[in-house]
Amino acid sequence: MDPCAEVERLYRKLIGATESHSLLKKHLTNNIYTRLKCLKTKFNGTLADCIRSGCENTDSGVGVYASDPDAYTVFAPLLDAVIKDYHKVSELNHPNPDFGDVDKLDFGDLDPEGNLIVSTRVRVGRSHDSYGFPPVLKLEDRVEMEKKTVEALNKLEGELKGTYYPLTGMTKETQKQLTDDHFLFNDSDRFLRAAGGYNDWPTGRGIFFNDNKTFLVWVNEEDHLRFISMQKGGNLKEVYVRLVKAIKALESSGLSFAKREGLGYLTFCPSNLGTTLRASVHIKIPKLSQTPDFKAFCDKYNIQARGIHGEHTESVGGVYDISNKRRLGLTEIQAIQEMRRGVEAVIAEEKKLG
Ligand code: ADP
Ligand code: CIR
Repeated sequence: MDPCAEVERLYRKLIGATESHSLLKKHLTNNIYTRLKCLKTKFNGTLADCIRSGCENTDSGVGVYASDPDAYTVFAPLLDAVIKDYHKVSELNHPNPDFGDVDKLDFGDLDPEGNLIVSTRVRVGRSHDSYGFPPVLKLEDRVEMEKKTVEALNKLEGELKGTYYPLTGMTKETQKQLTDDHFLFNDSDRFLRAAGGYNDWPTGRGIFFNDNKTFLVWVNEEDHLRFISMQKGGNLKEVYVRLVKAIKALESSGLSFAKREGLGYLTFCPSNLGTTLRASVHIKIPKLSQTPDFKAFCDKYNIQARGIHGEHTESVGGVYDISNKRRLGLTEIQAIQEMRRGVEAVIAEEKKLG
């Protein structure tokens, strides 16, 4: 089959989508398309692999996924433009990791009265540096990655010590309960599905967690790895300190993660690059969320509102997921502070409206 046939079909679909506002639509100019359409990465990734989701789902916000770490080099004319636009930076010079001095954090509980914040969660993504991303992965790759990951996870100690539960063999009831309780992922995101994110589902996927489910690791969901720290209430300090401890432990456990000068840690979606950090609260904001200026308010503080069952879901009962939007071009501690300032502003505004 002609290797360029699929990409041409996809591109024509995008051109026809005059209502699309995705970053893919904005940045895949005819000139860039012509330059990139027949290139391949070291992992055999193609332009079609990178744009399939955004062309099949023209209502995407971003619309692009990297086929593999090398796509960030081969398809840089498209990906760099998308990255700069999403993270609001003019240059790609992401700083070295900096988690701040965790013994001297100037924040604790963002909602000491416990009225508005239901729970707090901070996650980062990591990719094994020798594997591609979902569009180019084979079933055996996923199984191998799962094995390596579990070996490293089994070395964790203290409050991070836990158990790995593969999705294969997990009952539907357990999966549903863990998902409803906001711990587990599922295969219901059509954007990720179109990008190949659910190929060979559920093989190679699973979840690791400690006894009280405050530290969790997702294996082979969107990214090879997601490290998650979460708990009820608004204590951002406790959640963040636990996550930093986990990142440090896993980085010295024999795993090697994909990183690139100027881009930080590499992830499947360009919206997650850099720190890969998303710090969120589930917060009751029935008043602010109903104001016509809610979106503008969030934009002003570089925060994003999602529904409470994850991206592309709806709010329930006025509770929203509020998180930092930018992950690249700032350090981990700066991303946390950006979220903290945003959440404090949201709380102040909700109280003002009450
Ligand atoms: P991510 O990009 O961080 O993986 P998603 O938007 O897909 O995030 O959400 C993943 C899961 O995490 C969902 O089940 C969501 O409800 C849950 N979640 C996100 N933030 C919080 C929070 N602050 N408290 C509890 N659960 C959360
Ligand atoms: C989209 O383009 O809408 C989906 N592929 C999701 C992109 C990730 N979203 C985000 O805001 N971090």
